[in-house]
Amino acid sequence: MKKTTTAPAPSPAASGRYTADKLTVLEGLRPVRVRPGMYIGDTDSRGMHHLLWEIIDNAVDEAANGYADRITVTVCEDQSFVVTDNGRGMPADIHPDKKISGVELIFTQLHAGGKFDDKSYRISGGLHGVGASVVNALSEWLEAEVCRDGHVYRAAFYCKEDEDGTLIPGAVKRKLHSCGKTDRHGTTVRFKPDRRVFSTVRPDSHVIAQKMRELAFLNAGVTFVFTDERRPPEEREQVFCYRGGLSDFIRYNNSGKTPLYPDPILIDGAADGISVQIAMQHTDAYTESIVSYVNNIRTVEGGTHETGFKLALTKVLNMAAREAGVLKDKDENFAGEDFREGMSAVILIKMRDAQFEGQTKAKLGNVSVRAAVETVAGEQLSRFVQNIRHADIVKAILEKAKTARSVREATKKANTIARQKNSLEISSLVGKFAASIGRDAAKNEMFIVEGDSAGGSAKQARDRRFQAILPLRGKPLNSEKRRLDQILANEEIRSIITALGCGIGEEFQLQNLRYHQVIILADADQDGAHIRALLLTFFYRYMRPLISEGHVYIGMPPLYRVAKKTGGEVRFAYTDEACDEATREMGGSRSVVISRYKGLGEMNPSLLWETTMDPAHRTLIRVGIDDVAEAERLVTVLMGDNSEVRREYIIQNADFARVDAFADKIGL
Ligand code: 0RA
Repeated sequence: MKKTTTAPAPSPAASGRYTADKLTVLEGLRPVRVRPGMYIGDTDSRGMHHLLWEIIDNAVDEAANGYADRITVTVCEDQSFVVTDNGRGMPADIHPDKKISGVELIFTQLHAGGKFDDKSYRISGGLHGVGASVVNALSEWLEAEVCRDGHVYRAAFYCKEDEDGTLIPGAVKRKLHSCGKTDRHGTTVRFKPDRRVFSTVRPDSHVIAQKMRELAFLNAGVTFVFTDERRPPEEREQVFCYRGGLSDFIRYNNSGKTPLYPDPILIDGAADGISVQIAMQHTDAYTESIVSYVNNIRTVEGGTHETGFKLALTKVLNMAAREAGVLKDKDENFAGEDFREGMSAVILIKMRDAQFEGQTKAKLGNVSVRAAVETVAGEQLSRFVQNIRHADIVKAILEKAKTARSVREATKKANTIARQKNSLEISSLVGKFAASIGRDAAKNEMFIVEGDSAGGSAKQARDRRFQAILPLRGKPLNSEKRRLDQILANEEIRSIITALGCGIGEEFQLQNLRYHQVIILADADQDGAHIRALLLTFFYRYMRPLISEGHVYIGMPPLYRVAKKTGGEVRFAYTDEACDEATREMGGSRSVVISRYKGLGEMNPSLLWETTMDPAHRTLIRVGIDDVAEAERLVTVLMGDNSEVRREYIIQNADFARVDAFADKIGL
């Protein structure tokens, strides 16, 4: 990446200023123009925004070093950018060797360092940190304004076109000059990405606002103002400033979830020259969410800083669990993941010479970071958990870990059982399960039927070549509150896992699915609604691809039988409206007999086949996940502790007449 420039250093007297400047610029920035991808990754929209990040990062550095507390970014109507900070101002004095101002040096020399690089370490890094000169090289024009020592200074650069058509990127148009007095201090950089370099030069205000919000979280107390002058005046400006920094970041990420304790836990320290800041908080959710940064750069693939944090968390909490008597045996431990279920954390470390590796160069590789983070996090976490005032928080975390552990163990057990049984053994595993004869998974259907009597009818009615029946006894699944691990202990649920053949949880393998249509057949009453909800919850949690790939259906038994008094015509209606319509079409209520089905159990096998199971005549609703968040909420409502909300939900969705409302809620 690093290019050495071989600019000849002619004596100023011999060559004159213009030539020297030109030579320096020519040799200095041309490589950037020739191979922009080497410096900024891509020349698409991402690369174009990269220029902006680079300039913003310089301002953020100034803020991180304590010299600035306000950074503004403006997108102008002509799609150029303005970035200002109220820091010290870029150096305006003349460099003793190079004989040009600090500002010119910064914008015209690749990797300008030395005298003007007074920072103990550059906080930006990775792909960023390529330097302001790269931005200059890839811009149509760039202007810098520096306010310091009572003066306003300006310099201007542009992509110059020689008489012979050669481009000289980042050429000095106007050297740094004083142009007035001021009592302000800070730096303003205006620039316009060059259309000749980028496939698009249209700034994306959503992307920029997102980035600025993130930087505002990572730099507590610094005010970020984003203005998009292309927008109508009233929606132009967005201001981001978070006094709480990482704590506010966690609160923001956890909004919509229920935290197990009100305030995020904070870690802030340094070891081995590495600064470590972490905020974390547990919620009642099931997934863990750790986001990490190195020098304000997101490390999507994690790395040694995340590993160090996880090690410390696991160690400290296992110790706390032992002290609290939650762990009795000396060798008994929670798995790290048990402590991270439902946990949100943000990790921010600052260090010199960050090494990025991995597929997308978004993984921190420096080995020494692991121990540094483990030390800082370990010390501060153990002080936290030992503090008597935090007893309730520790208790909540350990409770959550206990649940996570039992679910994990139940999952493992269920997977083991499922693995041990082959398809021939399935029918003997649970005597009630009637497998299909056919082996074509794509054609195979499994009906999960509520109740033994309906199950019996379904077995008689089915086409055994491709239809399997699993009767579910209503009772064991019928209790109001059931934790997922208890669901897994249920015999029928286990036989579903075994029969489907694709495991659950992390071991789930959709390609092993033996029945591509999984049809839930339950009554149109409260119990039926509850069974549907429990099964969907189970599939959602443990076999999500089954739902997202469209393998789960809800079977619809008819609600009414409408028979003509003369002539023997009979129709089945699945909703109240359909019943009215059938009645009308068959000559009105005087000429028909309407009977309402109370449950699957009262249908004889042939009726069940005809109305509900025969692919040619039945009605099925395919369950999908259009809106995962809503599905998640549904699952929370159904599985959570708030039985009030749950009861209300179940009653609301108790009958098939309202199947649409139900379908809406789960994103059918
Ligand atoms: C090096 C030295 C000094 C200031 C800066 C860099 C600086 C760079 C940027 C880029 C955007 N905003 C900036 N603000 C400051 C000055 C050192 C001194 O004053 O002694």
